[in-house]
Amino acid sequence: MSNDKERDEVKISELERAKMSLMNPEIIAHKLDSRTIDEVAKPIIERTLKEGIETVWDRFEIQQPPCRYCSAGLSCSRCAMGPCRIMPGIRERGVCGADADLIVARNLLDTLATGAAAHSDHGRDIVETLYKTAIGESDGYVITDGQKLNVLAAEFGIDVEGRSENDVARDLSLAMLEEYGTVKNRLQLTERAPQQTRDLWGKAGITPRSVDREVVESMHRVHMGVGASYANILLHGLRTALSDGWGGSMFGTEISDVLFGTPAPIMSSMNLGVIKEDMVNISLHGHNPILSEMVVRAIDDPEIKALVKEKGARGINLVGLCCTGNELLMRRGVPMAGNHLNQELVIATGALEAMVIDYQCIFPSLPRTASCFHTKVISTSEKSKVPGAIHKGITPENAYSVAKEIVAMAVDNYPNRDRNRVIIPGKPVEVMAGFSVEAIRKALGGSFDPLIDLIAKGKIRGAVGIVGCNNPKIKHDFGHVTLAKELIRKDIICVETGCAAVASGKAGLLSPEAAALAGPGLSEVCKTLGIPPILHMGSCVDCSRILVLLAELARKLGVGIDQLPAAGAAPEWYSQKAVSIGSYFVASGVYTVLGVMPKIAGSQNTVDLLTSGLDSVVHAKFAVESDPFRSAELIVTHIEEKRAALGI
Ligand code: BF8
Repeated sequence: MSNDKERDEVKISELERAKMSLMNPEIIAHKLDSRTIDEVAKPIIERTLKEGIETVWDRFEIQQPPCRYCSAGLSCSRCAMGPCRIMPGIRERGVCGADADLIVARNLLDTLATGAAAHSDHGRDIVETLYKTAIGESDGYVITDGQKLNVLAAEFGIDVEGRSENDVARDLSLAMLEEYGTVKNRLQLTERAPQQTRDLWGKAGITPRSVDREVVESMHRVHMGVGASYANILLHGLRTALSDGWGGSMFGTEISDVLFGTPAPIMSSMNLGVIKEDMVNISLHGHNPILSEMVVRAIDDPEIKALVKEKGARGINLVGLCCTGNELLMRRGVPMAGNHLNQELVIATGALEAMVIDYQCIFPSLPRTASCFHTKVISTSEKSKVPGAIHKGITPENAYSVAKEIVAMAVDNYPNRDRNRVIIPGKPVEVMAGFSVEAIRKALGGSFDPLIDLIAKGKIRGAVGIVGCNNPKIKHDFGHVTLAKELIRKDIICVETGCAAVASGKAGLLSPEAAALAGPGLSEVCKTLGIPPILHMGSCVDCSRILVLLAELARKLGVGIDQLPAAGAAPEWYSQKAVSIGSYFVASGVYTVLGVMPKIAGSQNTVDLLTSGLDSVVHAKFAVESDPFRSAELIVTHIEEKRAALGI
């Protein structure tokens, strides 16, 4: 009790000190410089500091120093005999007898399975929406890409000849839903991977059997007294991740394309400057395009337009955040306000009428931020209710009408904006997005042969997928932007998703003019094709597009994915989903560099397995490097080794 009191007193004095420091311009300047490289975000961060509006960086500072046992993965609270923590040399085992290796491995599998579940459940929501649309029970949805529907149907062995689109869509969605718990013990879309890669999975016993099964089995395995072999637990992690990448996430991507359209190159803009002073600003935040696509349609509704006029606004300005934003940017060119660490700052412009959220990566504290302004936070998923938010539950059956209601609430809120408190902090940066696998193939003239040719000739040395989040442990966007710049300078083309892509966009790297920053070979290719050196491939579930791209390239070359001059990187990752993505990259044969150390340092055996041992199993491994310049060196060395092995 007295310890708690002392700790609280320390915290209070920390807060007092923090408050006093806010009067010091040098301290503010230092905080701005250490928090972000996003120049347009800085005036808003400055406002939050001066006005005492709490942000993720403030909470991060207050949480320091973190518990060193938890940081190393050495604490366990999964059963009621504990909680336990391992102190090397003092307390070597938890009450159940688990050692450091087992505790670290179980914690990691738990984290990974959480991420895989989040992606795959999102995928299921999309497939269910296609099903409801096919049987005529959805509100406002249509099949937009019938060609892709037919391609997918053929992969699943579904007859398309002489049948209506809806009949095919019904059979396809049922076949995909069945894959979540299938008894056939294989996932259909894993057949997209080259045989050599699938053979490695078979040999290692990590071929994914169904989407839900691997996640449920992960939960089983982390129960006390199931597995005690850290290696066996971690291998199942790879299988679970594969069920996400080649299963749940891939369904999410493919069926989103069927419903909302397969992305093609499109121009738009990014950063907090996309907020408009004289319009109703609505940000769409989260991951699932099911609601946000309906909001895009609802703003053209005549009743809404009349309401906008009545309230005196020039129109409605939709802006994206995180991966819902990426989905809308890729297909509709909706401007992006920012990535993960920008979410509170959008509200703190003072000009946001509504923050509409679905699920994942949404700070639970957003309603607290919104309470400093007139902004309404509106939650829309039954899975993701947030205290302080107004809930408007959306289902496939009511989507359009609820979307319209939400937009009307935002418009009604426009007169409540305090015009004296609005800060529009800068001008947006132009970006080119929309690079689905189909769009890349088309840009290359209909085949991947020219890309392979360019790689073989060395004009392009290789390809790297930079993915993942922001994390206050890393200066906002610095890891992504620095790594991407270093790689393109070395003639390595980058494909990006999620918050990594948004970081590049804000830094001007997603514009065709950024070709000037690339090495001579890549620069020439980009200028000829009119594309940027960094291709935005979508949201985080769209990391599945990167898998498909790699699989296509490997098949063309007649090799496994592991033999390609390719790599992955997650310079600023934070989420459980990112653990799953990194793991399915590695399990698919992609060397992957993490910029943030996972919570595994307490088990040297786990570290060794992930950073070295996996090489003999899946011919790929992880590396951890927080310095993006050194990460680039690691990746360049890896790519050159792969080129040499291929004799190119
Ligand atoms: O799924 S990159 S912070 S927004 S988890 Fe989240 Fe990470 Fe951003 Fe998208 Ni992905």
